[in-house]
Parts: sequence; C-alpha cells; structure tokens
Amino acid sequence: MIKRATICFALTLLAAGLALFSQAVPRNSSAAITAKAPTAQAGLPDLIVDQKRLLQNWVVRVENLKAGFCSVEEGGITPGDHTLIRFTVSTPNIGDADLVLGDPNAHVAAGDGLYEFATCHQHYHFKHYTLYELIDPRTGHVWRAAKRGFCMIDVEKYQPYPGPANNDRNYLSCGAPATATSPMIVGNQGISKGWADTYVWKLGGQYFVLDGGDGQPVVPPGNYTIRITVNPGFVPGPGEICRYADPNHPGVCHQLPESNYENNVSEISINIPDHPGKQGVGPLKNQPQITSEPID
Ligand SMILES: [Cu+2]
Repeated sequence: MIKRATICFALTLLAAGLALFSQAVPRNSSAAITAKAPTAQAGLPDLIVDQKRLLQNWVVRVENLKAGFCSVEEGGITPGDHTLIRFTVSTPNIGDADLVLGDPNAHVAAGDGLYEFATCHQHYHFKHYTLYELIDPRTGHVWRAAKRGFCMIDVEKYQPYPGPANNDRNYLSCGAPATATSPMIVGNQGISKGWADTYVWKLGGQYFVLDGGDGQPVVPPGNYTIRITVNPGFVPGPGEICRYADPNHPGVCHQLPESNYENNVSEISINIPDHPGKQGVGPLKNQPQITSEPID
C-alpha cells in the first residue's frame, strides 16, 4: 500500500523537477506558451466499488479517538474510547477512459461547487464522491460514517481490469490552496482507467461509530449490511446542478460521467459482536491501535 501523503510529496518534487527541466530547454522566443488542451477521450470512465477488498478489510473494535483527530472534529464525536467498525474502500475505474477532474483550485475558482475547503485537513475535498452506509436489515435504519470528503487519485493498479495492463498512472496530486505558511499546490485529481483510488481502514473517517458517540443511535450487536456507493445518484435540490443525468432513472443525477451507473454499489454482511475489545473482531483483528490519524 502506498501512502497518499508520500505520493503527493513525491509528485510535488517530480513536478518541480520537470518544471526546472522544461525551463532549461530553449524555446522559440516568438512562440507563445499555451496550455495543452486535454486530450479528447473516446470512451467513458466506469467506477465500481471493489467488493472483495471490502469483504477482506474490516474490523469491529474499541479505539481511543483523540480530540485532535480531524474525524472527531468533523464527525461531532465526543473524544475518548468508542466502539467502531473500520473498513477499506477501493473504487477502481474499469471503463475505457480516465476519470478527469484536474486541479481543485481551478474548480473552486470557477465556482462549480464540486469541491469545498476542509479547514482541518487544509486542502480541498470533493463532495459526494462515495456514500458510506451501515444498514440494519431489520428496520432499514441507516447510519452515516465519519468521513466527510475525498481526494481522487491513482493509488493502486486494479489487477482484474479487463483492458490493457500497462495503462499510465496520471493523477497523483490532491492540490491545496495557499496558506499563511505555504504556496498553492496545483492538484491533478482523477482515476486512470485500470487504476483504483483506495481509502484504507486507518484513514481518518473510515469508520462508523457504534456506541452513539457521534450523536447517532447506538448500533446493537447483530447482523448488518455495509453498503458503499461510488458516484451516488441524487435528485437535485433547488439551485443544485444536474451534471450527468442518469439514463435509467429519470430525475436522478450524478456528479461524474460514467458509461454504467448500475454497477456503483457493493454490499457486505457483517456481524457486530457484543464485546469486540481492543483486539477486535473481523478480518483485520489484532492490528495496532491508531495513535495519530492519517488524513487524505
Ligand atoms: Cu482531506
């Protein structure tokens, strides 16, 4: 697993290196430097949720959530010990074109409403990229997760991709606005065809609070469904833009273009035990406790 922060840092260095290199190459002084238009793509992206990944990567356990964690602040959680279910979400692009978002700074400047600035994370988050739901199959009650925003980049290759195995990794920088201490970072977000954006279980907000510590009802022991929906459909409210109309569901819209909106959901069944303890119960039991929260 590649750490997202490492990728961003490495890419910043790489970009800086390339910028230096390109400045060193003599240019025709009369030629204006124009930005290259994005290459037109013939196909469309197709996002899915990797069900096998979800099935193999979850744990119910007791954790100490510290007051300084962004997910505690953003999720309205009382700091201290809480019973959680943590899980990993991976969203491969199995389509025949890249999902292209580019620089969040440009989206914010254009005022298109796709990104918002996350004060605690000090960078931009895409709104409504993936919906996390914990469902009680008996009552249909739905709990929401602590995660509030997403940065889409190529984290890892999706091995079962049906197309070519050597597609380029193109999107590696979340981007950030200028702050008092650092200049603006130009981002390049997206998911290349054949690649996946992955949010591992340790990351901030990759959990549901089960003991009511976030103001939602307590989740009693028993069988539940975790349902993950990438690029979820929504009915636009007043003033909301319909970017991509769903061809199969009149009135339903999506934020991102895809060739198929019918394969965007994965579900798993899990059992929440009575006393999971700090070791936990589930495929990821006995993993170390988290002392500082990695964010993305
Ligand atoms: Cu973030």
